Order: sequence, then structure tokens, then C-alpha cells
Amino acid sequence: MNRRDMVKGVGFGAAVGVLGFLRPTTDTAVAQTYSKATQGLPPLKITNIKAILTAPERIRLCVVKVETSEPGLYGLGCATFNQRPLTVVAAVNEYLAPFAKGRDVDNIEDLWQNAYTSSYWRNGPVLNNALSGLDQALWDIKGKRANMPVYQLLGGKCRFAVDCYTHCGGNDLKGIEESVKKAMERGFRHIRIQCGGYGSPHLSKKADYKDAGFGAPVDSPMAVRPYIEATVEMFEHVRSACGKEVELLHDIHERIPPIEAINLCKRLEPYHPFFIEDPFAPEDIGYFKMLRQQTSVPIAMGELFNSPHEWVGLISERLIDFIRVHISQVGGLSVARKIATLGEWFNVRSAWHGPGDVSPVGHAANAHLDLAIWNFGIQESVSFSDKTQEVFPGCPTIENGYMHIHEAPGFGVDLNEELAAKYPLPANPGYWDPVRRPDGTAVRP
Ligand code: GCO
Ligand code: MG
Repeated sequence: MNRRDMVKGVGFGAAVGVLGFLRPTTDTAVAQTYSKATQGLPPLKITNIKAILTAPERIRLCVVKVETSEPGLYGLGCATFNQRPLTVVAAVNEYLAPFAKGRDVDNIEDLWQNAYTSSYWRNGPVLNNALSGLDQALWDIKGKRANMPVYQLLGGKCRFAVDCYTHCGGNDLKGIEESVKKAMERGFRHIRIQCGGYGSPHLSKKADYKDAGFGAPVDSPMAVRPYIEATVEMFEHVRSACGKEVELLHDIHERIPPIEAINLCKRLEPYHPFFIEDPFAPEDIGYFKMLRQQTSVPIAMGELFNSPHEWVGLISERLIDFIRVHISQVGGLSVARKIATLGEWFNVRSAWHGPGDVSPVGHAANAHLDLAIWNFGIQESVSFSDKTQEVFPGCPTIENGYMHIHEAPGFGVDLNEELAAKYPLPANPGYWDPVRRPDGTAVRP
């Protein structure tokens, strides 16, 4: 009989007592009950950590598996960095694994803090993703040990399910209108609208740099004005064609000069966007004060953040309304829940990054946190293909615009390693191809 069976045996009431939610008795008595229940069993140790890559949708997903000294007890955590997956694998297998092996599974925060500084230099995308894989896996294990979904360890539910937004778009107004109406029929109340790709490159006719033989053929052109005008037109059209109720979101994806982003936000005010995302690149967060002075359009920011220096000021000065970090890019669930707590005091709501380059484990971690925090705003969502659901049994599901987690101990998502191996990473390593202004100037992606 292993620890989890004991916990199940002690029964839910006692388990809750053991974990100190309901304190029918004094701490020592609780500790005694717990130690009597697990008498003679060695403390639970990390025995192995490995990074697993898979790409059922040709997106480079990375999941970390943490194995323990209790047979069959393991945890999964998302470490997906689609543009640099192999570097994360090296950070996990070559550095975090030898560092964490033999350490106590229970002490998530202590292990996080020490792993975080074990590289001396920190707060970067590669090491944060590796850290996130370990961190989330430890939360998954703690949920399995407590025989509870992770949201219960985070304080239980603040809502019955996770309200989501979906992506809609098209290269022309008719196409965009149709895709929005389809999403509304599927029950979505929040819909992100984009005219073509980020920055509407399909509207950029002139690529003078190409004629001048500058750059490489793969580099794609993007002009500022056609994008801005198309975006204003799109909001006007969708608002009149789809009504006042539907919540409309848009991602500027930091593709235009900051002052133009400020002007665009002001021109979109009449269409009451739910939020406008990434008006500026992280390098330009100094512009937020000016933006706030000129418009009250709700602003979302953060998917590119890796460091507290990027989010603490924006949240504590109420310069944004939604914090959109990519949970694995900030170092995991332990960090994201602290960001959520900081946000609560300044009424900045969550809108965690949740596109295709987050694994189903990462989506589940997003959703468990979304369920448990008061200042939940909205969750970006994707639907998982049959292939992805086979590789990741227990994927969250979407119904009527709500994400539902698989109610099971831990995150409720598993990984079939054999099937995962059937989907190796695509040959292209994953970097973003350059985007250029007509004169060839590089555009932040
Ligand atoms: C979003 C994002 C993504 C990113 C992608 C980068 O809001 O969902 O902007 O589309 O561009 O995750 O790899
Ligand atoms: Mg975005």
C-alpha cells in the first residue's frame, strides 16, 4: 500500500484535516495522525526528471515528467517554448535533473527558489520554462498525493468553469464577420478579431526592400497604415454586423510604432473593445503612462514577460487591466499565482496566454489557477485535436465558451509517451521569420 492509498484510506475528511483545511484538532495531533498514517515510509524523493518533446499539431510542445520514489507516482509540467524547444530540454535534462534528483517532492517553494538561483543568472525564457516544467509537475504530484485537483490546493473554486475567448479572423470583412458569427453560435461571448495575420501583412503590397535585394526571400513585409485602417474598419464592421453584446478583443502584437498604437487604441474606443493586447513591445513599456493618459480602452499585456521587473510596475501602477503572462515563461504555477495575488490588490485581472504553443498540461494549469483566483478576467483557449487528446488524455474541454478541466487528482492531464514519440518536432527549428517595413527595417514580431 502506498502513501496515496493511505490518504484515500484515511478518507477525504481526514485528508482535508491532514492538509490543515479543517482543523478539528491541534497541529501536533494532525501531524501525529499524518505521520502515523505514513509511518515507516521514507520521505518522498524526486528520482528522475526528463523533458519530453512532441508535436501532434506540428507545434513544438515540451512537457517535463518528474518521477518519485513512490512507484507510479509522477507529475507533469508544461515547459513549452515553441521557438527554442531544444534549449529547454538541455536546461531540464543537463541541469535541473541532477540538481533536483533526491530532493523532497513536497517542498515546492523551497525547490523553486533554489532551482531559480542555481544558475546565478535568471529570469530568462529558457531557464524559466525548464523551471516551470519542474514546478507544475510538483503541483501535479501534490494534487495526486492529496487526492485532489490542484485548484482545491489553491483554495477551491471561485466559479463553475473558465470563461474563454477564441480566435476569429479573415482576410476581408465578410470572412471575419462569418467567423465571428460561427464562434457566437458555438457559445463564445468573447472573441478575438484579427484581419489576416498579426499586422495584416496580406495588405502590405509594397516590399521595396525585396526589389532592392535586401533581406531574404522568406522575410515578410508589413506596412503600418494599411494595418491600422483595416483594424478600425474591422471593428466598425463587426460591431454593426454582430451587435453590441459580443465582447471583442484584438492583438496589436506590438507590430506598430508605440505612438501609432496609442492612436489606434483611441480610434477603437467607440467600439468598446473588451481589451486591446500588446500595444507595445516589452522594450517600450515606458509608453503605458502616455497611453493611460489618453484612453480608457482596457489593455492586456504580458505574454512576452519573463521577469518581475516587467509586470510589478505595470500592475502596481494600474497601467494595464489584464495580465497575460505565459505561465511557463515566468517560471511556472508558483509564480503565476503570486502574479494573480499581486493583481488582486490593484484589480488587474488575469488573461493567461493560452494559444496553440502551450501544451494541454499548461492549459490545465492555466485553468486550475483561473478557477481558484478571485481576479480572473478571461482565458485564451484553443480546441485540442483528436491526435492531441490521444497523446494527452484528460485535456481540458471547451463547451459553450467555457473551459472545463478534467476533475481528477492533480491537473487531471496525462501523457502517453509512446504516442508522443510518434509526433517528432518538425524539421524547421521554430524561430520567427523576419518581418520588415517596406524599406527593410526589422519589425518586432
Ligand atoms: C497570442 C499570441 C500568440 C503568439 C505565439 C508565439 O495572443 O495568442 O500573441 O499568437 O504570437 O504564441 O509563439
Ligand atoms: Mg498575443
